[in-house]
Amino acid sequence: KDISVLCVPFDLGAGRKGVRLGPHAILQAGLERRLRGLGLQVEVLQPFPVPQAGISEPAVRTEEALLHLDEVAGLNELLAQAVWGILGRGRFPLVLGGDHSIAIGTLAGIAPHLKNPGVIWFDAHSDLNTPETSPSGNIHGMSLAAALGLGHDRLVRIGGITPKIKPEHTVIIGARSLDPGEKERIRSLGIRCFTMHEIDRMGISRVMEEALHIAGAGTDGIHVSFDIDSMDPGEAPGTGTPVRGGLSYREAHCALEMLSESGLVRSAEVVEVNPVLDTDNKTARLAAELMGSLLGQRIL
Ligand code: DIR
Ligand code: MN
Ligand code: MN
Ligand code: MN
Repeated sequence: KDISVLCVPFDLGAGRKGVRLGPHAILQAGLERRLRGLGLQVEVLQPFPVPQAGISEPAVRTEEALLHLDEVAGLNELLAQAVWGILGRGRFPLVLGGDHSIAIGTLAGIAPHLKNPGVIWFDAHSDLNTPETSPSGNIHGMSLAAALGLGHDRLVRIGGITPKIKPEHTVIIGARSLDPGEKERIRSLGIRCFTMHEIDRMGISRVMEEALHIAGAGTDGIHVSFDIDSMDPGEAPGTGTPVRGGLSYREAHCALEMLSESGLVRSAEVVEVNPVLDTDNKTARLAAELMGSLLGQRIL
């Protein structure tokens, strides 16, 4: 498997800034060397021009309740093309965020190649808000909804294919902070959401067996979208919206090792690593380790 690491230093989809430094921190943690050590051929692509807000520019919530809509939409159009190009060259895109709004662009780049992709979304949240239900106006809380075809027209249309994914092949893992509108949407769409409660009760391996079936059976492959805030804040303090009671270190590795063993994963992203809030680059180092497990690293 040949890997293309794509850096997306973008944070205008999130409320707290600093996630734009995530890709650099993850590379600094030795991601490239780790993947080469697994026998993978790796290229690290230069970040394309990423829109940034002016240093003193306040985020203005529009009447549609979306912060930095122009920048988020523009970035994701470019990202969709980049991911599309990587898959077109027969390679595996590994996208380093950036905030989770970039999943819209990643999935938009995947959709033309995998007609029917499955998605496994690791997150403390569900990112299923729309402008009507969002409490914050932050687009990183709307990206899964947009990929499913729900929300602001500008976001839904990115890449020209909508919806990019189907609810029946979408799985959320690690949820423990859901807004009222998101809970309703999970029920109405019939999305399988393995909350932390279910992980506690079932154990991560049974959760992953079910998740692999939902996202993998009858699809053309799986995209893994890993929000680092799915992890317990004790393991991943460097993130903008930490929530207590998340995935343990071993639960996360086990989940990603099982995904790797399945042979079904076609693309991945790791997002919301914020070095400004981190200590000793701990969260970035964790992100690099987790991507190692996803791409074939084994204990024995
Ligand atoms: C919240 C927080 N549900 C929102 N979402 C976050 O603003 O929509 N997503 N932090 O990662
Ligand atoms: Mn997220
Ligand atoms: Mn999250
Ligand atoms: Mn199907």
